[in-house]
Amino acid sequence: MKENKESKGTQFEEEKILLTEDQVKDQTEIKEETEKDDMVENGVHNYSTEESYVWPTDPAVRKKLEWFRDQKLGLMMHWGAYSQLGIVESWALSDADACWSRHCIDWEVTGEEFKKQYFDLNKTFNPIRFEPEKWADIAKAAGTKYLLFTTKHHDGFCMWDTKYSDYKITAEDCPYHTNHYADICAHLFESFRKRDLGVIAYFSKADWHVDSYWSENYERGSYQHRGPSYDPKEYPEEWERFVNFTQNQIMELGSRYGQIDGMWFDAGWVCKENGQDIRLGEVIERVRKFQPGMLCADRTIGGPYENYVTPEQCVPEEPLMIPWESCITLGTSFSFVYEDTYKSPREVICLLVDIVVKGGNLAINVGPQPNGCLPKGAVDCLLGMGQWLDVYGEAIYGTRVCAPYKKDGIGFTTKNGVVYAIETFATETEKVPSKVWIPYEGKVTEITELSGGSALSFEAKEGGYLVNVGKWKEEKAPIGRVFCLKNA
Ligand code: FHN
Repeated sequence: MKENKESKGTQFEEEKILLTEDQVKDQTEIKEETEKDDMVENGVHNYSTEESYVWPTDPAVRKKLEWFRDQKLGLMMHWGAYSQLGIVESWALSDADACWSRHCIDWEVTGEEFKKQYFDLNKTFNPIRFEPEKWADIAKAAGTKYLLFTTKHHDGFCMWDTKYSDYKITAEDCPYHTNHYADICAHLFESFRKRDLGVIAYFSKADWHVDSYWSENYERGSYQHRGPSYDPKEYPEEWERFVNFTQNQIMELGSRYGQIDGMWFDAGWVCKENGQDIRLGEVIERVRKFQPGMLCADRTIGGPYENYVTPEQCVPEEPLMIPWESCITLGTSFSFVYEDTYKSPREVICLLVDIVVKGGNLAINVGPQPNGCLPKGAVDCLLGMGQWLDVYGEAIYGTRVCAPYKKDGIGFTTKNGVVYAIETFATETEKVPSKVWIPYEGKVTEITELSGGSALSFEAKEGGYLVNVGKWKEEKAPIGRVFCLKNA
């Protein structure tokens, strides 16, 4: 390993990824072949534009969509055999993505040796501390309203008792298969539903373990990129085998795991445009016979099966007038990282407010530990978020956007005829004004502070209202304050 002074860490030496001349040639070919995959850059999806959005016509889906837009805050969880190593989920398996995805591999290994080590992680995954009820209690206390859980990531490891693959948590070669909670999805989904929390199943359309997607028996040999090892046009029967496998797994999750409020499909490069058509609409309509109105987020694809768009690790600059949800990590990675650093409750609430005033949801992601516990730093943040939301959640949940959305540092939402003006403080040392300028131009006859207290005096001025809040008496600035504007 060469010491890389600039990054003060050890860089995975590219030359250690033993690429043969053919594989280097392949890499070039693949680059051309996957040019169409520009919807995913270094493993991060971009998101569909408002123009490509298609409002669902099924009344049950529209109703569920309004439910979704009311929830505002979800708990995304990336959990799988990869959590044992504390490395990036799946991506380091793709040779064509090695340049950016293998820096987390900090031990001497070749690409081929690493891929075998990774795929063998199922043989040691044994999260005996997993307690789904405890996770659901924490999610509830955090103010999150639904779960978005990785049932299967790109690596193909299934966190439910699927009939269609032996690469699963309940297989005999996985030590956890004897545990009471072995069918992780079944127990986790039930624990969340019992607390009136929604359940949305993350599912990777790509599966890098199943031989109908990745196999060494094609020209490319063992060198793999995110797409199939073969051209589906040249091997249509093989592709059909993969389509059946995938549709069967989606049906399993949709028909055998209780109420599922949505399915969230990752791996946007698996799409008709890339010649990788799994005919998702076909199977979603079959699932909806069991799950009336179930939402479908076929990321980056647009059209009738992308019922909401999914910015990742970012927040749109402007409000979006279509359903959307930003998925953002609480730590530095979607999957568990040893000694990770986590955002503070203040950072996440400010993020949530910025998203909600623009009409979106936040799916905050936590990567559970390989032993089945949630990282303490993440739990502390989640519980801190819940404390603020216990007081101010009325201005968040069930609201919709309200012009001017966000102006002069004040965010606006509205619900049941009340306008909420949300003032947030990015740091605890920020000055807390005794008079607050609220740039809202609608008619207002009464202003109160949501955390309690009598009506506040205010002056109507050009373009808004100056509210006499009084001197802030605490040492630290609050995370945020909410003023209720009423026109009685
Ligand atoms: O490739 C995945 C990535 O590993 C992670 O699961 C994120 C989370 O939204 N989705 C894809 C990248 O956009």
